[in-house]
Amino acid sequence: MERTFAIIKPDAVAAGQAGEIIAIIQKAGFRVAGMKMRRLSQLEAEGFYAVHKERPFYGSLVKFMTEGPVVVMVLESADAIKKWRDTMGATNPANAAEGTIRKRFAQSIERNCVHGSDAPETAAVEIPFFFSTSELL
Ligand code: 3AN
Repeated sequence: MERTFAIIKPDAVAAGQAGEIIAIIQKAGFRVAGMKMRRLSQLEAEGFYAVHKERPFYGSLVKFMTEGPVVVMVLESADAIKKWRDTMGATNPANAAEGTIRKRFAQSIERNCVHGSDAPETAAVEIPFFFSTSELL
């Protein structure tokens, strides 16, 4: 079993799509090991996306990620990291495959409704960024 970190971003939470996205996650066979709703502070969003600090979209991304509540989750399954990336679809919804979450719900490459860790090393940083051990069930 592998664990990955997921976010339902402010665009999807505001649009009332969190329930449908969680249903897709459960139908895809993930076990939800942790879940909570949070509003990210500026510092948290900057820290979480620190790898993108030099990218032109960093400021706008931080503003977007702090504009409203998000749902943060830890998902567990065999091959969870790749499986969740496949379930989300491509970063740019214009390139996302039919049936993926981003194809169905995302508005743009920035407002793309969900996040998922891209590698085991990333998940190992992102999960403890938001969850203590006792919050993972
Ligand atoms: P992913 O979320 O698919 O792993 P990353 O890590 O390349 O994609 O990008 C992190 C986030 O930054 C994306 N989810 C998206 O919100 C935003 N982003 C990525 N590329 C762009 C871009 N070219 N313009 C605006 N926002 C972007």
